[in-house]
Amino acid sequence: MNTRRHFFKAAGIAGGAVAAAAISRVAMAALPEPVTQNSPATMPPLVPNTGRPYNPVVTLNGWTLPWRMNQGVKEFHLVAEPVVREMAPGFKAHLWGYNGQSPGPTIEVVEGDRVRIFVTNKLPEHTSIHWHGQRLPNGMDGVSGLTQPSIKPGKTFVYEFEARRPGTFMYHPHADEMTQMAMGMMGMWVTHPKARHPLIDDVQRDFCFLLSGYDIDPGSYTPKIMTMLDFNIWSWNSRVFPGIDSFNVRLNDKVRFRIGNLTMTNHPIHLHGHEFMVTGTDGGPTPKSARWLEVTTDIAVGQMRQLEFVADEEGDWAMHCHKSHHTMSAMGHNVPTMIGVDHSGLTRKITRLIPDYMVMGERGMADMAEMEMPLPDNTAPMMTGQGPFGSVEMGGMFSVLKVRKDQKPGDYKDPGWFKHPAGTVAYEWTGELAQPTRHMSGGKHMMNPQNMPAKDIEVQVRKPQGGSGHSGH
Ligand SMILES: [Cu+2]
Repeated sequence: MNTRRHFFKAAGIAGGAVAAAAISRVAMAALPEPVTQNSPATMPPLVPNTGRPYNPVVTLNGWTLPWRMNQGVKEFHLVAEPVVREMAPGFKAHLWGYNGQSPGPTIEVVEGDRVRIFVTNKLPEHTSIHWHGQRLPNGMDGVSGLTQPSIKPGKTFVYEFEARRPGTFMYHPHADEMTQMAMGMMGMWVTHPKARHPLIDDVQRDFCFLLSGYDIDPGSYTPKIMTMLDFNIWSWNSRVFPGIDSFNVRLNDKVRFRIGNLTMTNHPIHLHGHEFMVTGTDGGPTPKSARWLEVTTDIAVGQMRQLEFVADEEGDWAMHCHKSHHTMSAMGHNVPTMIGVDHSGLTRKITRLIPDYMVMGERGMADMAEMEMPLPDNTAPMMTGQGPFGSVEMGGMFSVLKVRKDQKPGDYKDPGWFKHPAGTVAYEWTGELAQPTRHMSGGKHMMNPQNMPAKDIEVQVRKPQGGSGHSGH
């Protein structure tokens, strides 16, 4: 515990943390004191009060690392260390990260800044940091064994280079990568343009986050690092819905999302109610002639996509990965599809032997969200997010863009649920239902079918009766 840590923490909560305090000459000759964050909440933007001005980003459920200016050089201190990350209320993971959190803090600098980063290794094994996407001297690229010796436990290394091009970058270890990235070691880096840039627009809200995947068994705390593809926790900045904060913006704000993917699969990120343009990648700003409107963009492994749009539709708009398994969590994969299977007789028999026996998935998986299913302690919430109309039935990579007329400029606080104007919400039809018209014609075939079965096979479709009856339980 140190007083500086508390100073930054307090400043952060007050709104707009302060970058660096006055420090004596003696202190300047020493390492910058590392700043640690204890909270997984989204911190307000860190408004620069030293160095050149810029429009700061907001890191989703994260924060920006304060720096100190030392004779014109921006100095940061990253500490690689084991951390406990609350991924959602009731679910904590034992990860590795930087300065108290996984992901590590966002580093924000200005194009042309001279940057010096001290990296202290408090992990049980060696590490290094690769500055993904940056132009820099080869020896600063952070590939252990290739461009530098690894940073042994207890040692501190110094990286120094000029932030040469504006854009969104990432940082992660390039030493025992499989383990260290599976454990959550990653962070974002934003280099703001030094002047007006023809391809970089001013925005009112600038959010950034990383896509990260973990394999954590229900009831356990530590990711399984040998997993190659079959991850079960899909997170944004090491948080899972309903633990992910909403994106709160003012009506007609220009909004930017900077999203980096350090999972082991691609994620089609989908925004409701608006169209966006991809205005940049980790290669830099995209030429205007190469931009087009989208509502979903795929972000491949090791890529960053920068999305921009004007938030001109009021409401609570879902934003999520479109792979439906990535909006669930802690899911066993070996569950057979039970939709349409009538368990009623079987269940009665089993219940005589096992009183708590429960059938899953007979009518789909929505039951899971409604049932108060007993889960092991420390399990990621699965499909449990509650909205104003009931369960949202989402977990993992899901959040909400909240667009409000009365959200004040620069105010990031959650405005609560949208109050829909009368007559603008989908409603139940209570009138007569006509019988469906059935088209009995077999249609015309382009080609004559061959090897037809000897007689017609009848497929039975089971349809639920009435509204609420669920006979199986
Ligand atoms: Cu996904």
